[in-house]
Amino acid sequence: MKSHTDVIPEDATEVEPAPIDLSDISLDLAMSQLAQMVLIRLFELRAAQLVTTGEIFGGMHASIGQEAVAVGVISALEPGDRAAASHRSHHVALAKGMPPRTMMAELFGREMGSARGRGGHMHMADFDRGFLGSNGIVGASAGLALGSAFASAYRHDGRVAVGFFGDGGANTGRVWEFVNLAAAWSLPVIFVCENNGYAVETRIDQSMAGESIARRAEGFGLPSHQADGQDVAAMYRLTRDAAERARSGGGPTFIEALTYRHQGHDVGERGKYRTAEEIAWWEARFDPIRRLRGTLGRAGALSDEEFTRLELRMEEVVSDAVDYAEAAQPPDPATVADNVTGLVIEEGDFPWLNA
Ligand SMILES: Cc1ncc(C[n+]2csc(CCOP(=O)(O)OP(=O)(O)O)c2C)c(N)n1
Ligand SMILES: [Mg+2]
Repeated sequence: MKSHTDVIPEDATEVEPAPIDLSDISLDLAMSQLAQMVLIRLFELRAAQLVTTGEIFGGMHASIGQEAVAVGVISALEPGDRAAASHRSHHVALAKGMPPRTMMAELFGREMGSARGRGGHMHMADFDRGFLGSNGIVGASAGLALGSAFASAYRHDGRVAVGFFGDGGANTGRVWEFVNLAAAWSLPVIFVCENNGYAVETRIDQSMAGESIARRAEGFGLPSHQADGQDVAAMYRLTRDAAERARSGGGPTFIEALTYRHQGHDVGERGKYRTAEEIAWWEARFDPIRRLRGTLGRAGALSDEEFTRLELRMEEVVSDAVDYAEAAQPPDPATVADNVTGLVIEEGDFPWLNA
């Protein structure tokens, strides 16, 4: 399996962002995709900073660099369609319409958060907007999408479901159980594998057999594509066609999106498993925001001033979300376990703890 290092040319120092084909994309759509990607980027940069200063507790997996996958896919869906995501899910949740205030409040552990402050960054969900949740179980999101697609086929409600998972997820058996059943039952589901080249610190060529993940999926007899996940228009096009097929009874599609995370596996990582040159090359050549901005700029559709204004507007949205979350109340300790399924720990349950 090719790694994300293998594709870097030897003279990869000064590189322009690769152009993208917008020939069949309206300016309104491209501008709205750009606005969403900028919002996601700025939201996560701020959230990551708040993790490092301790204002947001716990770890966090940022999708910075991978925005085009979520935005391209979700902008091709109908609002009633559903999406389930992995532990790296801010981009999917925001693209699916979760309000930045609600998400930031969840990250802060506040009552007004999407899981009323009980879930945090890996347990966000917004069923009203069809976001079936982030998920800490690698590969499980594909199964949630499968279940939703089964319900849609059973009810004939015309909805499509998308399951986002990583290349690491594609090395778990459960993902292929889901793909198999979806193909066997012709379910309206789209599997989107965000292949960012790494599962934590393990490079894909060290852990994955075969030519590509898309090739592996082909064995289950469903249309399967390897695509440029840093090209929002390419992701949009493939999903639009896959959703149309799924809605008209044509069954599932598998998309392997080649993408790259600019930051570590989690915030604060001090990894030595990839080189600074590799990160710099992917950022320079394939940053999805720079690519769309550059293409629109060259077409005379977006000036530098307009882009700066867009950034300022999105910065305000993020600041508003942070202000809202900071001022919001944490859950009342008396109700904190309501609707939470799990262990009730009694004194003496874990004697070895005191041993
Ligand atoms: C079932 C399961 N096994 C292992 C883990 C530990 N784990 C968390 S993230 C991760 C790597 C996931 O890699 P990938 O699917 O490529 O997603 P990425 O982090 O690159 O977005 C692993 C192994 C887990 N959360 N769940
Ligand atoms: Mg990965």
